[in-house]
Amino acid sequence: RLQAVAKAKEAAESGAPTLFDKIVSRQIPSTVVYEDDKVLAFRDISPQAPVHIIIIPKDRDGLTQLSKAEERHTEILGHLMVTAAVVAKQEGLVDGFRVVVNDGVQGCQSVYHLHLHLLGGRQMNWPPG
Ligand code: DGP
Repeated sequence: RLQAVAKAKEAAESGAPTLFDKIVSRQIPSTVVYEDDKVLAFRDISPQAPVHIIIIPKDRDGLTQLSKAEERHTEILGHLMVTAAVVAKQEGLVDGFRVVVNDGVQGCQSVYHLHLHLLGGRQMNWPPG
């Protein structure tokens, strides 16, 4: 599994289409809950809460992971956060929610195309595992 993750990371960094690029292009089907010209939000295939949505930039522009963020990504990163708030409202998460970005091996990242996890619909705990 670690080898598969390393391979996916390498492929994404070389600019090859990621799993999430294939979701953007509809090569891989998903349940889309929000879309505009810059971002896509769809339900996670393995939900960890009653609401679990993945929010991604359509154009990854080198953002395989958050630690690769540079000045030019400021606008899209802000747009992703605003989208999290919009989608949380759309999903009726009036009592709160959680937004998570996993980065790298210790962050437990498995898909190397930057994404926010929007989790809600149950009480979250702290610290996370
Ligand atoms: P991370 O571990 O932070 O890299 O999160 C990747 C998430 O992507 C994980 O929660 C499961 C989700 N995921 C992986 N493959 C697919 C897929 O083919 N479809 C959908 N909808 N979600 C996927």
